[in-house]
Amino acid sequence: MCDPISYEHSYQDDDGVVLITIANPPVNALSHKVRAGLLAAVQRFADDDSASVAVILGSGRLFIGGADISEFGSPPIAPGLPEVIAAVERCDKPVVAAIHGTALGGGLEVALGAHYRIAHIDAKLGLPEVKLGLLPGAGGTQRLTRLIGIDQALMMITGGNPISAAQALEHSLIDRIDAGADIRQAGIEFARELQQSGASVRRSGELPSPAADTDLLQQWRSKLERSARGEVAALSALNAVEAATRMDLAEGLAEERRLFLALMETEQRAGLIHAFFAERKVAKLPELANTATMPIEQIGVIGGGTMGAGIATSALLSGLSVTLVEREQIAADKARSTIATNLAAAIKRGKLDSKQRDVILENRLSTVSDFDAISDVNLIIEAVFESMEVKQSVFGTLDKVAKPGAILATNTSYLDINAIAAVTARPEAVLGLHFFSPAHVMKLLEVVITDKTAPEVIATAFALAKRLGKTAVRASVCDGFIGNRMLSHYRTAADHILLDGASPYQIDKALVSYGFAMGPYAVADLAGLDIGYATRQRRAADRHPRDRYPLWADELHHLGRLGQKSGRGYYLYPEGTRKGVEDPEVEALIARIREQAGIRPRTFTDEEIVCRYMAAMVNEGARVLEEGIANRPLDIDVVLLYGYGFPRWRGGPMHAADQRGLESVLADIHRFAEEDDHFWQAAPLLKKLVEQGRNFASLNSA
Ligand code: T1G
Repeated sequence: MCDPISYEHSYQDDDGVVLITIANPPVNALSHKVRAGLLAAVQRFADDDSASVAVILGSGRLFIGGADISEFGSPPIAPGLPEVIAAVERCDKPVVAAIHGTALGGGLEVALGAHYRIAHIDAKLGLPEVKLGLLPGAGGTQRLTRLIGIDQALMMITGGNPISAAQALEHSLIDRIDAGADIRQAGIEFARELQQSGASVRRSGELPSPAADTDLLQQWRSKLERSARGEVAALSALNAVEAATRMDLAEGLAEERRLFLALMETEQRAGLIHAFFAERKVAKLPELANTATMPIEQIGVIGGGTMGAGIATSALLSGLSVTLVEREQIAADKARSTIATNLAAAIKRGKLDSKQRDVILENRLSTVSDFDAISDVNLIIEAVFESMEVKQSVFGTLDKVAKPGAILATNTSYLDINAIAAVTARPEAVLGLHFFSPAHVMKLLEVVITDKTAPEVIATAFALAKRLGKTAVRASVCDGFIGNRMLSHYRTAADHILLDGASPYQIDKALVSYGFAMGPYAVADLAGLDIGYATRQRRAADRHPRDRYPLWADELHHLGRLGQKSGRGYYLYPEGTRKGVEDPEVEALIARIREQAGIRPRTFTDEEIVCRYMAAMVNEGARVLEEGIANRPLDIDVVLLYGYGFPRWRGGPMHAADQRGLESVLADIHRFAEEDDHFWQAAPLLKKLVEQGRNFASLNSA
């Protein structure tokens, strides 16, 4: 690998401007080589009498994407980033940071070490470390706080979201915005201006500490404690910013480093960094490398219900044209108004403005009741009622009207897609695109491959997912694919805990404190207890005599307690509120069911509840892997993170199992099997990994 750092004079009218350029594709991450090269370049500048101003630049599409995350977890190699940035700041000649694309994490900290900052008008500047379970560890909490004040610094550091160049200028984080096409030239011109004006160095680290506004700091602390839900990084970052108000720079930097290194040792950091790389790796399917994809500019959508309209909205928001087909025109018109409502909500979320919405509805959406209208599109997504007969009849029709080579996708959430493909003459062009509701909001997309789906069809589906801004995960066909299959299993474990004595409310609370967004019974109320009931009816034929059936759930359904949609389910939802209220009537109903089943209720600790729930999830995950429904454990982690509210800072169930130790997970399953060896049967893969002393991570490079 050539030297990632170049040092050159601009040689424009011998103006003494030197350019220090970082070239470490794809994101100019501050790897060891980059840090060493940067330090050497800064020292060379300091000693270069022919140089009066230095400009630090990033080559390619951005300035610097931050510290090299792939180095975390291994022993640090000198020079550390704080040392490099101190050298930049210490320079007696002005150093300018010329920012384009993004300046994130350590990248923004390098810019904060520089004496002047110019940014391209589209640039984004941020300190996203908390999203990795860390805090800015190279001076960001000390220099940014001095430069822009406590409140704005906390906004950027504890939220982790980047700000625009315009906001950065407004808060004096940068000195100048460049609207041109060449940040390098803009950097040189700014440097020359500084040189001609005899500008001196300005060290943000030497700015006075902002006064300790205890009320403001307390407000932030209370806010972060409320939103943390178990995450520790943001509160630790607050402590580092607070230190900047009462310590000088050297002390503040030492305190920041101490807090940073403490976070580096946490499981949360490991979980969040696993999630960072996993969500990028899921789209990388080695077997599809260099596989051609079909161009998709227009799609057909069959069915205008919640899912069909959501899928159409997602496509329209991503710049595609959509032809939505319904059985009757009145239904097609209703779908159009649902889509219009979705778009109006998207305007509120700032995704587009009303003019763009009008253009979309006018020019890129047609809602019809004639299948011929989709006879020339390259891809059609079916989202009709979840019945095999209905879907097979629709696919029979699509096979006739769709042009040769067009891809036929189904949005089924569990049906056998091989059986759907079998009614067509083009099974190689059939696959599942399993969106999650609301389809124009949820990022997860299960790309479900049949036994016959052709590689270019799969590759086209992943390209479409990227275009739609979805995180796509490859799955094979089985009942429920990856996510819903695992859900039904760990949900059953929860039902067993309930039947044996725990209340649905204790179970939900235990899992929320573990980090889930919601517990299984609150989720059931959100999805609708009629969905659960229909699933149980559908599976009635496969019920095993030793299955422990949730009779109480059927009773709730028969009582019209369908969840949020009927104002009561497991919880009560007074006046349509979304926050459920516990209902003693439900506990009484469950107690009666236990008594009828001759079950003497026992108590469960929250820890035991979480342990059983996770053991069931991981065990089913291992089965999903050994059956090849998912290729890699990280695929399962991403599905649960993006589709099932799994706490991101735990990295996903398979990563969390590795953190816990597979021997312990297996031991738990064996312990539970002593009570019920029908439900608790350890997956062969789990047993094999434990025997071989391996973990799930060892399967992620598959
Ligand atoms: N380190 C190592 N690899 C990185 C990386 C990084 N910082 N950022 C991206 N990559 C890899 C990524 O895995 C992918 O690899 C490829 O680059 C392209 O990324 C001391 C402690 C910059 C906005 O958190 O947000 O600084 O999959 O697909 O969509 O205080 O990447 O191709 O093999 O995401 O154009 C703080 C993380 C670090 C920013 C570009 N920085 N990166 O998005 O490309 S901690 C971050 C991003 C820190 C200091 C602390 C995005 C991006 P592969 P990509 P993109």
